[in-house]
Amino acid sequence: MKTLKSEKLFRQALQVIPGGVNSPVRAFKSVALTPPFIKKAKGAYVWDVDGNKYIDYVCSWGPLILGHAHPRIVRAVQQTAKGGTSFGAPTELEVKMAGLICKLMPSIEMVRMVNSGTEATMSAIRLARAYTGREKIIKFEGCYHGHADSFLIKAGSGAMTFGVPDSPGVPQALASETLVARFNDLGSVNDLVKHNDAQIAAIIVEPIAGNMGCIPPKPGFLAGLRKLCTEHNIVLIFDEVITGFRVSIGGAQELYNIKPDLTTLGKIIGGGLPVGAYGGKREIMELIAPSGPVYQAGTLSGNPIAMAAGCEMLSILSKHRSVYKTLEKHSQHLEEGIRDTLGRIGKNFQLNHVGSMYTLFFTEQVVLDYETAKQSDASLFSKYFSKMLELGIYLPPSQFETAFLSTVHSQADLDKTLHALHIALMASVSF
Ligand code: KE4
Repeated sequence: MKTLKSEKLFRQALQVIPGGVNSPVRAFKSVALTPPFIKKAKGAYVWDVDGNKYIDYVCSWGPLILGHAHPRIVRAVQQTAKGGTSFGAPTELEVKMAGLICKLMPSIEMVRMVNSGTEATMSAIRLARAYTGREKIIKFEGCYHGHADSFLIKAGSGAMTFGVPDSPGVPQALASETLVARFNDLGSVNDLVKHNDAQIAAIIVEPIAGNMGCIPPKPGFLAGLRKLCTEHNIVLIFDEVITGFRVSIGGAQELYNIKPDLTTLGKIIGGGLPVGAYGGKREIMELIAPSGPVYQAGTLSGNPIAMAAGCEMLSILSKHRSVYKTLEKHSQHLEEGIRDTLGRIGKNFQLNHVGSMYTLFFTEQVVLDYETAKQSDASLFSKYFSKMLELGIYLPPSQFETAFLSTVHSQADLDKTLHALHIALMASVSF
């Protein structure tokens, strides 16, 4: 596999960008490889600067559920840009986007657009603190809600990958306001609520964990959180930055029929452009400036280009609900193939999947939370990852991330992936 141009670019990047990348997980550090520098993408495929073609299961970390460079999204961006790229003033597209989100996620009565998932979650926490007059929050070990200070406590995603779940630079005074429970363990949440009663503003959760690898909620877990929050007047925040419009048109809250008080969104709603959003109950959202005293702002929030891409994406998804059936069918085919391969090689590695999100954990014990996810053999993952990349399969470069399918991954792509999987496992696993 040719890598000279990526290696040269990476050397240049390392001189002027920390770690050579603009987001840590892209550095391929945990798999000890030079990251391929991507030149272009179309449908289910990406090409790097050395001309290598890959079937892409990163999908830009989730946004590209319809595949890369979808013609209708590209056209929407091109047409909108001709009329200007940013005005710093309200536009019709923002009203359309807000209307689409409120229609597709009925728990959201009002929504504010921001520019990233991090901005969405940090604003939602501030809002919950203002609404309740309380300061503590509960998050879950291994869940990742972006890089705002309050969340870099036992965080997942890149923080877990690089073993810095608690980042330096976060003031102790603020960190102490973040309590950490165990995902899928209602008892751990009950204990925190009991010992901090009337001090907890919010519980924030990825309803399907995606940032310690894919971990579905155990039956009753989300309903238990809902009941606890209702009983103790705690704001329940579903961080659906990954799951929103991914696992269902109404997100995880529709899939599991749980109504959060606030929801944070990102990724898919931007159609591949920088967008985040937070929304929920009107009585809470109306506290946000300028209708209320809770300040939050953004120069490029609701940017016309991002709104055009996002509106096109949501319009396609809402008018063609069959995409979810296609995603489910393809995911099942991939899941059956992976399980069949594992059976043939006699390894009971754990495959967790919900809809078009999945993670193959290199451990033979069930993965239910941060602790069990961490039992995975990261060095074995690294060997597997490298072999899959060599075979033209571009997976998330970390055991603690989720792989994504798009509607344009063909049966042939999936079969090529399964063939590569067999070769990569045989080459990586000792028997
Ligand atoms: P951004 O600030 O990266 O747009 O969103 C933060 C965020 C919030 N909530 C959830 C559930 C998320 O998964 C994320 C970001 N996801 C990671 C991938 N696991 C982004 C990839 C990266 O950090 O480069």
